[in-house]
Amino acid sequence: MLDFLPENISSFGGEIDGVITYIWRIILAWLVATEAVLVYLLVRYRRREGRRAAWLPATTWRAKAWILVPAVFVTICDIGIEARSAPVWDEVKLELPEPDLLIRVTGRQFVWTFTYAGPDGELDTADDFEAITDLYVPRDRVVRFQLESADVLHSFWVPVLRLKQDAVPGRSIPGWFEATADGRYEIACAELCGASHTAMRGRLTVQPPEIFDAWSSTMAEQQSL
Ligand SMILES: [Cu+2]
Repeated sequence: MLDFLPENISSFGGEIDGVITYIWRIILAWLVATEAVLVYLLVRYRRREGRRAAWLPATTWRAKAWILVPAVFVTICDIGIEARSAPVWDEVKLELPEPDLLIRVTGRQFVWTFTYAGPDGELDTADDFEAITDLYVPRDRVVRFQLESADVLHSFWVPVLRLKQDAVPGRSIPGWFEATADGRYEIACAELCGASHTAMRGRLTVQPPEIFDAWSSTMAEQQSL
């Protein structure tokens, strides 16, 4: 139904798309219903000889029902969306799975920097290494990230991962993803962050784990020299 969405290579992307589809169906039903009522009223109460327009205060319950009944329906839809999306929120945002790889993602005007924890699996130790603009990750592995900003608000957006998270100065925001298909994909900044905001792009490269491991060892060696 939502063929216009970008490719999905995220382990939790199907869940996110499910919520989007659910909301989209509600919106579609509302659009059709309200337009149908609008067209009906336009025709039914069109200009006619001997009929004058008048302003009527909503003093009767019959008149107030035009506000109250839709308000009840909107509230029911809201509760439905909440019920549909709460488990997805828990899975994506609250239940951080055990990571296979830990990185720090830093946004700064106007570049993304990726700091890898290195062989010891801990950030801010001697074996950390950095990649700029290009994020390399192994396929089918859980990547945990700490998202930070070195200056202003940015937003780390990887459409194919169904991942978008603001980077807030002074905060380190944890998150995770698991990419399920090899390839090269777009990373963007989704928060207007200055004059070159639109140039603040990166690339995500998803590789088979053995190729990633080889790349990772080489980077760790090179940067420890
Ligand atoms: Cu930015």
